[in-house]
Amino acid sequence: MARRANLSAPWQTPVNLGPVINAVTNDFLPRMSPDGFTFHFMSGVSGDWSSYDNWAVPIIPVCDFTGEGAVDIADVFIMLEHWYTDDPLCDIGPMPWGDGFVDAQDLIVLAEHIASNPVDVNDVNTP
Ligand SMILES: [Ca+2]
Ligand SMILES: [Ca+2]
Repeated sequence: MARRANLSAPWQTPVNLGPVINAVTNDFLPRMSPDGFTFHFMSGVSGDWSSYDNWAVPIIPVCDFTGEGAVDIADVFIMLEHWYTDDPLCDIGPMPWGDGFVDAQDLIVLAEHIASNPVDVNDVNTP
């Protein structure tokens, strides 16, 4: 997967989406839903057209910038450190793949994630 801020901007470095998406099966016909929150593709065993299925997976922004399994104030601080940059880690809004810029739209996505997934205040990481 690679993204760019707009149609005239350069592409960022491609990222492998991992074995769930990039499987050993023959995957093709990738496409996005009109609202941009679902990725559709065909997948199946190469050479057996009767076994191909249409798959749909939600595109969810990754808000755990620290990678420790929780989204908390440490992730907010990381976003603020990358404020007004094109950092792809923190560019999670307005669409899950971002828009090439870290700003209030990304903070809204992060805040909504934190509000809908509250953490135990006794288990908060600070930078
Ligand atoms: Ca985190
Ligand atoms: Ca953004």
